[in-house]
Amino acid sequence: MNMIESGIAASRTDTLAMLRQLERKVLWLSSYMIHHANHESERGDGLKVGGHQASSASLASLMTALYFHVLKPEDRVAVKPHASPVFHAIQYLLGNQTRDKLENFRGFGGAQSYPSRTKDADDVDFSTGSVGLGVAVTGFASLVQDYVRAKGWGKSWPEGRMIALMGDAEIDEGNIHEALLEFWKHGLRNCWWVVDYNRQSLDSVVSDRLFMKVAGIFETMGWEVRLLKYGKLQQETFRLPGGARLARWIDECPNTVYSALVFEGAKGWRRQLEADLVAHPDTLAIIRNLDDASLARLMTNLGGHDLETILESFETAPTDKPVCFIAYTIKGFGLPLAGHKDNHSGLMTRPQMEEFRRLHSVAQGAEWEPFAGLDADPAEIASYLSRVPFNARGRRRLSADPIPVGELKPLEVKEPISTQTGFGRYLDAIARGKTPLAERIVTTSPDVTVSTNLGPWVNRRGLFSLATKQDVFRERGLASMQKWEMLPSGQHIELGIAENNLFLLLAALGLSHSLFGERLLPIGTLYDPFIARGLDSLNYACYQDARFIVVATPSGLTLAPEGGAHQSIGTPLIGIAQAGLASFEPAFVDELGVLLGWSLDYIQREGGEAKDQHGLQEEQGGSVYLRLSTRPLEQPRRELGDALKSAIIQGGYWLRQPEPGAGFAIAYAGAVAPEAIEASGLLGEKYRGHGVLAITSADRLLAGWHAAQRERERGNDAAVSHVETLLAPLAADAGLLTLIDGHPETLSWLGSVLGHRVRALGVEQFGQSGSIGELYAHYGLDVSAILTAAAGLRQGRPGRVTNR
Ligand SMILES: Cc1ncc(C[n+]2csc(CCOP(=O)(O)OP(=O)(O)O)c2C)c(N)n1
Ligand SMILES: [Mg+2]
Repeated sequence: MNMIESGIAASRTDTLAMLRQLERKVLWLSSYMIHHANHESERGDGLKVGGHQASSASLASLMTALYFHVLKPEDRVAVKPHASPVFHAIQYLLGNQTRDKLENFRGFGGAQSYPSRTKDADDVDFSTGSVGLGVAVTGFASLVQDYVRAKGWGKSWPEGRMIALMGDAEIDEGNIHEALLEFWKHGLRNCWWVVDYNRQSLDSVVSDRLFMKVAGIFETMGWEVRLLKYGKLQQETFRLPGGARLARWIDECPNTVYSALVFEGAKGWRRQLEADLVAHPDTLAIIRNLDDASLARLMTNLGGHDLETILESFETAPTDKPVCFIAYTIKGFGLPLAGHKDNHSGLMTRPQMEEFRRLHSVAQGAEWEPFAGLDADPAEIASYLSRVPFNARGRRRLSADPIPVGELKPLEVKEPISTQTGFGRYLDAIARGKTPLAERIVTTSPDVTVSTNLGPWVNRRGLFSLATKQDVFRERGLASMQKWEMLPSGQHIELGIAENNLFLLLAALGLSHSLFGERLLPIGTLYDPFIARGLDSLNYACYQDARFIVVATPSGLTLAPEGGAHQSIGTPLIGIAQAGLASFEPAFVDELGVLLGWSLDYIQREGGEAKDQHGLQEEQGGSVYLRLSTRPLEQPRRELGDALKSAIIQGGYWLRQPEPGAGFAIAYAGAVAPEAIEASGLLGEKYRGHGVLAITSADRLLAGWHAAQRERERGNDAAVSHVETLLAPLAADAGLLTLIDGHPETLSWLGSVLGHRVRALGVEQFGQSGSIGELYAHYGLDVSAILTAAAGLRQGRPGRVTNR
C-alpha cells in the first residue's frame, strides 16, 4: 500500500466509523419519535400506532449511508411511506428539521406520517403513501430530467439520480410494472430503486422464490440488478473452513424460518443450526466458537444493514442505465420486534424502550439531543455533518419564472364544431408560433394522441425521444396524416395504454420547475371514463401539487356509438371532489379558448395558501381538468367581453338572462347545450322571462359558494359567491331544471344555494350504443324530457311530497 492508498483506506475507515455513529443515532431518533407519538405525546389518540417502528428500522442503515455520504443535492429521493421517521431524523441531524416537529410526529402541524412535499417542511422530494406511486414517479422524473436537458435547459443544476427507497411489497402494485414497460421504451437512465428486502409486508412474509422472479423482470427490462445479500462479517465467515456450508444454509433457509429465528435470537439460531448442521462439524465449529451476541450479529449481518457493503454497492453503481438494488434487511433491525411476522404495527413497550435507551446510552431528558450517547467527539460529528455533500446547497426546492400566456386568439369557426376539435385547433394555433408558450408546452397521452385531437400539435412539434428516429412512412413517401418523427426537440411524450403512467408522468412534468428549475406546461389527454383507471395516480399528482392540465375527451353519452363501456357518468363528481384540481366542462369553443388560456396561467401560479379567500385558489393556482366532447355544436356568434370571460372562468353565466322574479330556469353544463337552448325556445311564451344558465364549472361554482358561506360565518357579511349572484334574479319559489351528460348530482346542489326547487336531469345508468339522439331520449336528456320535467316543476310537483 502506498501513501495515497493508505490515506484513502484510513479516510474510508473514518467515514465508516462516523456513519456507524450516525446510524445508531438515526435508529434511536426514529424509534423514539414513534414511541413518543404513541406513549408520551398528550396530543390525542389519533396520533397513536401506525406501522412505522419495525418498518423504519429496516431502512435505517441504507438511508444513513445514502443521505450522509452517497447522495448529492441534485439527487431526488422517494422514501417509502413508513420510513418517514428515518427521513425526518436525518433531516433533523442535518439541521433541516426542528425538534418541535419531531416531537409532534403524526400530530397536527408536526412531521408527517408519510413524507409529504406539501405538508412537511424538510425538503421532501416526492410524497409517498399510496404504495407503488412514489416508486414509479422517480422513473418518470428521470425522463423529465432527460426531456429538460435535451432541450438545452437546466444546465446550471447538475444531472441527478432519481432514487426510490421502496418496500419489497410495493412490487405487487401493478403500476410499477406498467411503469417498467414504459421506462424500457424510453431508455431510462439515472434511476435507482433500492428495495428494502425485509421479506415482510403488512400481513405476511414475502416468498424468496417469487422475489427472484421479480429480479428477473428487472433484468429483462434492462435494469442492472445488484443483490446486497451478505454483510462483510458473513462474507469473511464464509471464507473459513466450513463457511461455504453456512452460506448455503442461509441461502436455503425459508424466509419464514429466518424471520422467526431473528426474533428468537441467539438461542434460536444455535438450536436450529446445531440440528441442521450435525453432519458438518467444521461449520458447527464456527458457530460454537461464537458467544451469543456474536452469533446473533453474524446471522443478521445482511447486506442491507452493513454500511461497508452498502457503500461499495452504491459507489460503483452506474447511472447510464437503471439499477435495482435488492438489499436484504430485517424488519425491526436493532429493535426487540426484529423479524416477528406481526411486527408491522408493533410498538415497543415502555420497558422495552427503557432497555433500548440503556443500549443507546441516552440519558432521561436527552432524548432529542443530536449527539447524546454517541462515542465520537460531538465536535467531530458536527464537523462531519457540516460537510455532508447532500446538504451542501441547502434547501433543494428550485423555482422558475412563469411563462407569459396572454389570451388565446379566438378560433374562427362557421361550421358546428366540438370542444375536442376546438382543443386540437387551439393547440395547433399555439404550435405555429415561436413563442415561449409554444416551447414550454409538453403533451402526453396513453395511446390516444390522435383520437383526442393532439395530432396537429404533434405534427408540428414532434415526438420526444433522446435519439432521432425518422418517420418510415414519410421517408418512403407514403401518405399519412401523422408525422411521427422522434427527436430530442420533440414536445409530445407518447405513452402506452396505461393511465397510471399518464398521471405519474404528469406528476413529474408538473414538478419540473421545482425539481429541475425549468418551467413546463404539461397537457395530458385521455378518454374521460379512463380517469378512473388512473385515479389514485391523479390524486397523488394533485397531493404533490404538481401542475398540469388533463383534457378528458370524449365524455358521457356523446361518444354514443362506442357504447356503455366507454361512457363516463361520475367523472364530473370526481372533478368536484378532487382537491387541487379545477374542473370545467365548456359547451362552446370560445369558452374553451378562455379556459385554456386561463388554465395555462393558473397552473403556474404559486401564491401562498394564506392569500386564498374565495376557495378558488386564485392566488396559489393548481391543476386543471377539462371535460370535453366529440359532439359538434352550432356555435354562438358573439364576442366575449371581459365580464363574460370572467364569469366563464368563475363557473357560469346566463346564456339567456332571466327577468327579475322569473319562476323558472334551465341550468345546463357541456354538450347538452342544444337541448337546453331548444327547450328554452319551446317553453318561451309559457315560461315568460325564464333564464338559461350556462355552467362552465360546477366545481368552481360550488367551491366559491362554500367559501362564501365560511367567510360569512367568520363575520364577513359582504362575502357573496358567483353562484349566489347568478341565481339572485330568480323568484324565491322558482323551479330550477338542471341538465348534464353525467351524474345529475353534479348540478342538483344548485337548488340549495337559494332554496329553489330542483329537477336534476342526467345519467344514472350505464349506457348502450346508439346515436346521441336515441341515447338522450333513452336516458331522459332530450328536449321532450326537459319539457316534461319543466311542466312538473311549474306545477310544483318535484318539490312537494304529500304526507299520507
Ligand atoms: C395503495 C396502498 N394500499 C395499501 C396500503 C397499506 N399499506 C401500508 S404499508 C403496506 C405494506 C408495506 O410493506 P412493504 O412495502 O414491504 O414495507 P415494509 O413495511 O416491509 O417496510 C401496506 C399494505 C398503502 N399504503 N397503499
Ligand atoms: Mg417489506
